[in-house]
Amino acid sequence: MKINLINPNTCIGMTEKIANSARAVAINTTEIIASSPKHGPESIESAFDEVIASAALLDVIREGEAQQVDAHIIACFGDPALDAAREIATVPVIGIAGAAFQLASLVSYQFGIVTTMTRTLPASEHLLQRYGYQHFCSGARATDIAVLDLEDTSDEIYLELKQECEKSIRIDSAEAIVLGCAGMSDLAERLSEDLQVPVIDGVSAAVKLAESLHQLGLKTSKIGQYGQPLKKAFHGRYQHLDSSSKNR
Ligand code: 5HY
Repeated sequence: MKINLINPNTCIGMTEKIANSARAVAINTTEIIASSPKHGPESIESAFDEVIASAALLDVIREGEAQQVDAHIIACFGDPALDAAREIATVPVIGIAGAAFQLASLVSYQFGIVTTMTRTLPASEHLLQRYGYQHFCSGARATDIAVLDLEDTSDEIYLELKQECEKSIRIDSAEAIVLGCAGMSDLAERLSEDLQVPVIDGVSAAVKLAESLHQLGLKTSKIGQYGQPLKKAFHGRYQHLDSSSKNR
């Protein structure tokens, strides 16, 4: 199968890192096509960043559809534009936060989330509410490591992250850790060994869920909320999306 793995920010180093994490867990018949949008923020750390990144991310979904991929993965912990992507895609679209929660809930009574900036903690709360995982989560903690600082592979960053994971386990009673940023995907294995609890990276989780859906022949239902958007006129910079009859 072919997976369109999208890093919705424009940091190429992070795209490569995410691609490596995905390829490390994929079975050998899975091809990972990793890309990021041409336009938008270098990292996504606010609602503003997320909205700006979303339109460009949807362009990459359309490109993947043209290449006839079998699944799309949105590799950003906010799961930006997930519903919109499911509307325009014909194949499954998986967000890494939803994927991580699903797997974490299978291997722990309650999991903790350890993420980047404090200001993104409400976003984690919203994700838990949206997917109905509040009762599986012991709480979310921030490290105040900026997303792009995760590109620094020094021990200092790793130790800061590990320290917050330890607090999540010791103080919040987390039994597993969900990493709250795609840029942490390369650290999951080491953390899991050091902490002796399951540490779930959403990128790897999403790859394995995409492979499962593909093998089972399951695709997104198109009869309701995730049906194709209604045809209509688009103006200005989005004129290329115009599907009104006058333009067809
Ligand atoms: C992510 N931002 O996974 C999110 C995580 C965060 O650019 N990739 C980003 O820190 O909110």
